[in-house]
Amino acid sequence: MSQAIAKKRLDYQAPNYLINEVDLVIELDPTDTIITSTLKCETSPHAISSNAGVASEQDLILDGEDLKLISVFLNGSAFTNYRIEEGKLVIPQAELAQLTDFTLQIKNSVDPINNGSLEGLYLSNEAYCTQCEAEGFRKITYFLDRPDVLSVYTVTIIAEKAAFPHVLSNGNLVEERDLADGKKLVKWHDPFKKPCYLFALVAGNFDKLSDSFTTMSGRQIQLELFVDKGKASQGHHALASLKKAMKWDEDVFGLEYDLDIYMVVAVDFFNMGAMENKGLNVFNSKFVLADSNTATDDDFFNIESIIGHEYFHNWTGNRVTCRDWFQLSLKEGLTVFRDQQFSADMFSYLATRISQVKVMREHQFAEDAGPMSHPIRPDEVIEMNNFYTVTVYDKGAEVIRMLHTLLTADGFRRGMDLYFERHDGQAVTCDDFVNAMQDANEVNLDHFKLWYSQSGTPRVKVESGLESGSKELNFTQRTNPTADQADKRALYLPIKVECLERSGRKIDLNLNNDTFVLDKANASVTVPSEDFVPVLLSDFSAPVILDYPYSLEDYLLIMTFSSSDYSKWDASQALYSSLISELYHNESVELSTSVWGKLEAALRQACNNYELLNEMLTIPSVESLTQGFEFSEPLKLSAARSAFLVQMQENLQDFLLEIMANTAQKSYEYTKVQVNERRVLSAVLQLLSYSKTPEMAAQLEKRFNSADNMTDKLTMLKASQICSVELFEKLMLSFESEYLENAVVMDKWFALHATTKSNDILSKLTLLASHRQFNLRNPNKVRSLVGSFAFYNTDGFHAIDGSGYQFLTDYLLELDPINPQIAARLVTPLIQYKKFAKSHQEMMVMQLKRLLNRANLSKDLYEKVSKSLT
Ligand code: 0A1
Ligand code: ZN
Repeated sequence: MSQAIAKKRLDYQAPNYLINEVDLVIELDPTDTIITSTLKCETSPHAISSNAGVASEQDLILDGEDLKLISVFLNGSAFTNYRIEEGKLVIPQAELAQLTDFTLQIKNSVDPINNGSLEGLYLSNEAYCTQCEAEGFRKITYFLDRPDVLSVYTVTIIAEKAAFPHVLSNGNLVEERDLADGKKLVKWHDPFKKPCYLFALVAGNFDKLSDSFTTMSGRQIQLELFVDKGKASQGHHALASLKKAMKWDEDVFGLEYDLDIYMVVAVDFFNMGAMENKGLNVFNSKFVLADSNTATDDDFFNIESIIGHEYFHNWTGNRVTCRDWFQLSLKEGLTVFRDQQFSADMFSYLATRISQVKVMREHQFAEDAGPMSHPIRPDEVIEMNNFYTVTVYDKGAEVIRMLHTLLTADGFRRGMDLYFERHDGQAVTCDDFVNAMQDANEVNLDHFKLWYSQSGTPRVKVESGLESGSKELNFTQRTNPTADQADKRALYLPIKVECLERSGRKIDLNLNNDTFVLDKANASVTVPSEDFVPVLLSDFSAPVILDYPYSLEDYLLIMTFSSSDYSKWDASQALYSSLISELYHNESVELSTSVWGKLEAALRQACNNYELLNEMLTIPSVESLTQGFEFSEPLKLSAARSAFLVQMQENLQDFLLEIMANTAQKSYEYTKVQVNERRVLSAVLQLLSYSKTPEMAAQLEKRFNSADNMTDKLTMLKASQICSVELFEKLMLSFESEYLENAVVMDKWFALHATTKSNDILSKLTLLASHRQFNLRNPNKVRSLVGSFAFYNTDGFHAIDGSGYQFLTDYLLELDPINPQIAARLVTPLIQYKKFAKSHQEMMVMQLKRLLNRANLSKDLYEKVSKSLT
């Protein structure tokens, strides 16, 4: 791989040239779109000052990829003295030596219809669309494609009038007129300086939903949502969510929207969830389209959260952006934290927090333990697309959350205010953010900053010891070496602590906000009691693994008496994990009946709180259980989990049937009360399905046929997947015929098939890949079928003969030349082979070697695969 050169964070240099204004004229054509880019450039003051008043010593090197250059003009005259080097356009420094300001005009063409990478400009489903983050703008035209070059954009688009009624770009519409030959010209101007990654263009024939929002200072903002023809009725939830987000950001952070129009476009072909382009968000249609018949409660929740996320980026990302891509968590960690706070306020704190903690434990801890481990601010990157990770996003958000905990909501707000006061309109670093928090609160956050540079998951071991008459809780932290860093230091950890007497009474520990700060390798807290149970890390107050020798009795006590619902849930998960672990180590064990009785009693306490009950009835996934083992046998673990569920169903059957009888079907509404009822019912039906009885199958079939909403239908499909193969196949056929034309719903169908336990799963998958709704060029389809299989079908993917690994690898080899970004995301389960037993490791390594041997492997896959094999 000749081009696989790592870039290093510490090599950052400010740009030698600035581009203050960009004027783009884009003549759309499927195979030959012509872009004329006029750039008003300036030799950077930085370059002048760093060279003692002399203009830059360096050539102007404009990034470019897959472009056909047509012509270059410098200050109005044709210019030929350029070079093309590795795709980049180089204007020699000698040509610019006398100029402080100059205008460069570049004409080039691109081929949108054959652009399967979905980066740059692409044409899919008859609509043109762009994706420029991180480095996609260079696939549209030659540019200084880096986030610290900020420019004002004017964009003129020429398109066929009949085929493209809607032609959009950032900012405000300034001109629209007809041209000859059935074409039209549309011109947009964005008055805010922005980095090129926030540029967007969309042209298509959509249905449009309009609304408006009046800001806190009384300005009227026009809101427009564009969806595929015929889908307007599925856009209302997204639009309502947008208005909630706009209001929330004003209320909580005092942040008001700045342009006069805010547009959101939903497209079917998109690599990620959505993109925050200035004034013109582009969304994966699965995070926009929703009605009760096609979307689940979870979909409704996710749409609100992602609409919020992209909206919040307008301040945390767009108005203040990243100096370089190593600082990605500056905008992503912060914006994820903001969207989580928004979801907690709109929907529920508990559900939002639990789902986030599951992401951390199932995915982020695994990433940190694997070959791609990196700090939330990475130090070395080969392909930037590989760093849109659970570490940068989700651990990044946990780091921001710890600041929020340590500084309190008021202190955090003071820090945010100072951050915007100092940096509005700039491209800055993570240090700049923490410095604003520090200065606004007059605290020293030097030690806290280690969270930005140290990778790995700290383990906090807690022991209780008797010390001169009273008891102590001794805390010790340790972070094991990771693939990227050998030496680790003690971090600054806020740990929530509660202590319960055996009677359940809370012991006063005299801790500020119930939080103990562990800022060295070890320290202790005195507990004025002889016999107590500590409730540790409530609310997941720090992203660490906690280790305390709890007994089953301790877990049950916490589940019953903790003052925190979060901790009750956490104890239930730990209890289930330890029972499953017992079965893993001894397959034939019958768990003691006394456990079940006590568990039932603890669960009954939660019966007046369906939100908590549904979380406590959810058993940890195999992925999350895997994290608790070294060299796990995936098939054995999956079997142990199933065995546990069978026993739980047998022992708690009456209790579960009672709950089932108490939850009546209601006509669908997306309200918190109804969502919690449906979730409890779903958990109960799935548990009862382990009975595999014909009565249960009949019950599921009846409920499937009478369901008036997608949430219940999916519950019945998932339960029947457990209960009866015949029923599952039958219901899936009926589901398919009902939703065949709905791409977003069919993704759910593909995913369900892909996660089925079946001996001939691979031939099933092969057949599904030829289904008329399947398309290798569509990331949603690939994720649903191949992604669900590799990430969530333990028995199929980890099949004893290695066939699952081979299947994934075959797919990746086919996908990589088309869409390397998606291929690299899907390789994740394979590169994390070190956590599995040796026999699995060997088969996984064999497939990784196959990938590495492929000529022309993308940078994306190369980076991950090569790291995994060292
Ligand atoms: N910034 C977007 C996510 C995003 C990142 C990269 C993309 O293409 C490579 C697309 C979207 C967000 O955080 O929502
Ligand atoms: Zn984001």
